[in-house]
Amino acid sequence: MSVITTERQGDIFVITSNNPPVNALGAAVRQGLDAAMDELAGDESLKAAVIRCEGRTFFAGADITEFGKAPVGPDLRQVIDKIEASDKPVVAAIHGTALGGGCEVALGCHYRIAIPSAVIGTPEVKLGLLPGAGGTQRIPRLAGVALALQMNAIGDPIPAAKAKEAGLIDRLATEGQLAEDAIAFAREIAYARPLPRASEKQAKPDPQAIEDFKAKNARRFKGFDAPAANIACVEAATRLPFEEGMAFERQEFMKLMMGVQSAAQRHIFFAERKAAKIDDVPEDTKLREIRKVGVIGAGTMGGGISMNFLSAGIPVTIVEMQQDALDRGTGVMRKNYEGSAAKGRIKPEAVEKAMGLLTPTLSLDDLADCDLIIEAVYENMEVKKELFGKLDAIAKPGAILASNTSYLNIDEIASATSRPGDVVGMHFFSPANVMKLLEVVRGAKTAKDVLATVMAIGKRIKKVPVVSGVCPGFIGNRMLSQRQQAANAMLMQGATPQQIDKVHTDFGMPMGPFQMSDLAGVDIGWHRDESRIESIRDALCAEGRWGQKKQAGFYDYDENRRPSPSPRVAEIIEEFRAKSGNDKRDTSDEEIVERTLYPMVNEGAKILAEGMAQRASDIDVVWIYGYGWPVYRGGPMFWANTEGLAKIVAGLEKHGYEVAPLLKEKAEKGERFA
Ligand code: 3H9
Repeated sequence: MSVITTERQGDIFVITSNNPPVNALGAAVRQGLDAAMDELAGDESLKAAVIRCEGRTFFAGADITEFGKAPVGPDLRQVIDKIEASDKPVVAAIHGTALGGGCEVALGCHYRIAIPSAVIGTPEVKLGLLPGAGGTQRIPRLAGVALALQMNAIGDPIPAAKAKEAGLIDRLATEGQLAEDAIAFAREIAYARPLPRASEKQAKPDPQAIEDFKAKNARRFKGFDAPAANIACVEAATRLPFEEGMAFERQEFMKLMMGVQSAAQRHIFFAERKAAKIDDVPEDTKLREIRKVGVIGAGTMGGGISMNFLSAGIPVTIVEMQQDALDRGTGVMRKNYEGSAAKGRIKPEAVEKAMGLLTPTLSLDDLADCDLIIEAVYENMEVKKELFGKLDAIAKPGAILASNTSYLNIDEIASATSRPGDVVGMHFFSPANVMKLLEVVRGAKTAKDVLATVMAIGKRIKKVPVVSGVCPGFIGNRMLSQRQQAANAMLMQGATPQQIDKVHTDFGMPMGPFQMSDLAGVDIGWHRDESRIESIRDALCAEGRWGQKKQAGFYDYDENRRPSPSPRVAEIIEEFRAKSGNDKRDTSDEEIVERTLYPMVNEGAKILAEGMAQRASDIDVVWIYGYGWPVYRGGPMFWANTEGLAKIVAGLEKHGYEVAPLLKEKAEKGERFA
């Protein structure tokens, strides 16, 4: 069956797209729309048309899988031009998500009707692009510069009601009755003339709005190419006639499309979705039902983990050993929710709604009715094994038993139970209520339906789940430790923490290795013996320089947690360097990249070869969502491709690293990580 079908409802021509899953505007859809517009024009008996979609959404955009391939006509802009040029009115009937090219098709129509649950937007900027089929020119003409900037350069969609207020939608339809309402609307306006065309309107210049917008979002846009191009196009819409504005939009679109940033961002779009799939777990695996979750430990991690479920409307029982720790933990959760409400991120009533789903308790026995139990206690194998032994006796049959460990062996933890198939790792990243990554650690005996369920629940609590095999540090921390070791070693040749950190923040990371240590706590994993000073870290810890929480770590901090280089740390580093017998020498920024980032790629290749990650793109997703690797560089493995694998191998060899066989092989064959 054709993806575009047409039918006549009296004198109204109803054009329907049926291109699952999201009605992307691929070649067949464009051809079908183009042909339908010809039919509308050629048939005297037809007075108006409705464009609508079957399935879960109105067109969700251009078909991203076509990008980078040879173009197949007609071009989306030509189709939209033809719709707008029609001398019979065309109504877009919108449900679901009218995004990108889908939004642009709607704006090319003369009228738009949407159900209240629909959203409309131009998220191209999130793919390193801009709306390339008139979105930057029509939105400012219909809704003004301020909203156009917001929609195009930030990329978040807006609800139908707001779109109506702004002039992007003409009418709201009744939920469940869109087709009927759209046809009735088309009948109503069938003879209205002149036809409203967005391209014929004027966009009012608003230089102040543009300046304010740039200033407000400078930090957010740092490093990205696409936001500035989006802004320039919106500005052009206020200055140039429509045709010239369209030409400018095209030119800027093509520049972005050919660039490495958009390739990286599109890679991550698909990588994120691919990560949800587990090669040997069928998509139709029957899931276990998760109605109630138990969390053990009300510290920073346990509290953050619990908030994810509460926010998704899933009741949580949280267990602590002492009443004061329990009160403190739940108090912090409440404070976090209240903070979000004060900032307008959640509705005020959401605070009580979430906290009302929380049952604090001091008894593990209260977890007996939980479908999923997540342990977030002290990182100690004996402690965890004892706990899992107890859970084995308490949890109901079929309950999933998860550990939030960041490096311990899940198989050994599972061996403390009589049901290792029900045991899995769920490694959240701090702050657990904010960071999107969820490493799902698959034990040797973890059942497939347990994995499938945990992946699904991960998505439900708005995380990006990625599967990792059992190895120390799993995917993320295993690579991180390579970076940290190299950074520490460079201190011993005279590089400073601030120099090393700056190379990382210039690269686009939110912070460098030493800033990260200070944030996480320099004392994490420290032996706590002040007389045993074997490393710079030991020396810092012995002096109470535990990081931001003590206002002193690798940096000194003022009361607002603003860092400054520490003369004392410089002394400590110098003492260790002198003792080590290393000569002091200059370290170039290039060397810092080669010695901190290349070893991460090397470790990534080992992780891949060992099957600890399913695919290179999963590693990229881990680093984007767990550690803030800049999305415009596509994650470490994608970045390695752009850097050139042969160059990476040469750099590793230069600095005395043993190169992973997989990396070496790919470099020699001129291949890339897929
Ligand atoms: C654009 O429009 C450029 C124009 O301005 C200019 C042209 C000249 N193409 O996310 P889901 C696939 S750029 C191809 O899991 P959800 C997706 O990969 C585009 N495929 O579902 C997945 O495949 P699989 C601007 C697409 O319900 C499946 O659909 N538009 C596209 O959580 C389901 O997706 C956007 O950036 C696409 N455009 O969310 C919108 N979109 O099942 C991008 C999705 O094999 N899309 N797929 O893994 C989205 O934001 C979400 O998919 C959406 C649904 C909200 C629509």
